[in-house]
Amino acid sequence: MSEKTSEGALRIFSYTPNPRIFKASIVARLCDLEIDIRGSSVQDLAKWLWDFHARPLTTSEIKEDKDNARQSRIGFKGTLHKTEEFLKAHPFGTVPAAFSPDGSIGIFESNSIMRAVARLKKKPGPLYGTNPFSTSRIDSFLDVSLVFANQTQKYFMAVFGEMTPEVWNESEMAYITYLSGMEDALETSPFVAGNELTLADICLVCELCLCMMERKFMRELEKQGFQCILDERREREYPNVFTHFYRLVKTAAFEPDCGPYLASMRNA
Ligand SMILES: N[C@@H](CCC(=O)N[C@@H](CS)C(=O)NCC(=O)O)C(=O)O
Repeated sequence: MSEKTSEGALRIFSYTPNPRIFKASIVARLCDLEIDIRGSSVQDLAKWLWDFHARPLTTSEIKEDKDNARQSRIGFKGTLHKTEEFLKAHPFGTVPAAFSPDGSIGIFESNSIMRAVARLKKKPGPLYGTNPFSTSRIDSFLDVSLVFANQTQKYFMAVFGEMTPEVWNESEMAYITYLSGMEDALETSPFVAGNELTLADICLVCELCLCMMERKFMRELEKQGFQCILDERREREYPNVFTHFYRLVKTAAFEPDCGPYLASMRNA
């Protein structure tokens, strides 16, 4: 999928749909920027060349590829086709993988990709703070969100594979810690980091969108003897968080990404 045909302010290669790249596309809409998103489903990405010029490989190219074939590391299974240039730009070898428009600079970690888009903004505004303190406060929420996201990544790998009481318990604790802090932040201000919409709200909404995927696998979890962590009971326990979430996902900047994604989780 290439969302925009023209060369954008930034290129992102990822599996799609991926709530972690929604962070960047929501910021792009708010900043009136075009970004170029390329990729395909998780399953298809094993048949793609991972490169600045990412593209689907033919069956014979896949068979003959000796130079770029590498064992996947995290979240994927089997062989992936990552070029030397890709790994130079992306030493951790992960997607989402962003590039400067000429491909010379790689930017990884979805929060950093989102920050890059905000730094390229055309419209002035408070999205990434207006002074070193407000910007750093936003960074604080992004850092906490990454700690949470690391645990949810581990959790979802167990959901797709085999859940253990240890992973489930540490994940529930991570959800409670994250949601409690966000709930308290939203008790004292209308947006996560203060009086205006910032990257901190966008990050929260996108991480929660991704977590909603759990509901699609509720029955499989129950069969293994585990409860869904982010079930509807949490929406009552953290009303500030979920009122904020459901309000933002309906707004013009969020809806094109979050609307279809959440609908696909409900219809599963
Ligand atoms: N925290 C990172 C997570 C990136 C990540 O771990 N991506 C995995 C897929 S979920 C990946 O690209 N793995 C490549 C591999 O298995 O070699 C982010 O938000 O960007």
